[in-house]
Amino acid sequence: MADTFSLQRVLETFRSSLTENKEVYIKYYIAGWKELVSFMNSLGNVFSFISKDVICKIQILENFLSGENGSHYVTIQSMVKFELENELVDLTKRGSHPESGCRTLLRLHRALRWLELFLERLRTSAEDSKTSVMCSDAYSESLAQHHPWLIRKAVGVAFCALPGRDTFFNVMNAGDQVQVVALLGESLPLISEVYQITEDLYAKNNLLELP
Ligand code: 1Q0
Repeated sequence: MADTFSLQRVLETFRSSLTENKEVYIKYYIAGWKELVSFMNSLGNVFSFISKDVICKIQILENFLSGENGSHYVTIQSMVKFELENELVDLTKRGSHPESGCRTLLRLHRALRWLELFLERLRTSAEDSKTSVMCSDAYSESLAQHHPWLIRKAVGVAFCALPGRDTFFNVMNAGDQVQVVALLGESLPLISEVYQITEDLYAKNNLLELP
């Protein structure tokens, strides 16, 4: 992970995460999240409770990937198959497998939907649009539905500390606004594709509500 964030790198990691037959490599999926965490860290301490949670989830998945069953954690598809076949997932309530790969990745997957919605708003936004409004609208439509009141409140406070639209465009390190908008246009279909593949896989296996 390099120090300066770049949207281009996020795009590349998500592109690398798709295999030829449209499976998703966990290694690159995680790498994409690491880039986003580094971006979030650059925004200030208000966001550290969010980045801590993401880092913790990345760590859980990395431990599986480097562990004795690592070969089963190469793609999201192989992970789901392995964990289900070996009854390693708490399906209805938290029990002996509170930190399965499936439930951990589901949290990131839901957050990816937030990212998709937010970036689409950013891409099509007018110059005077507020990032806090774009962020919170995207949040209400996605992640908020899975978060209890207290977290929704804390997230609302964090959104108020977001920098303006210009800063966001600059931090993406992808040239002027026209170029950033173009790169967002290129990134979004990829992010959507990774999201949709995961969503379909989880839906097919009834995993969308894992505790
Ligand atoms: C840049 C602004 C960041 C705004 C983030 C919006 C999402 C807020 C999510 C808040 C999570 C709060 C902390 C803990 C939540 C957990 O309870 C929850 C469930 O886990 P569990 O184990 O209790 O069942 N965890 C989650 O839902 C995971 C949440 C992950 C949030 C990831 C947000 C990632 C944001 C990255 C920065 C994106 C920058 C966008 C622009 C970059 C351009 C490419």
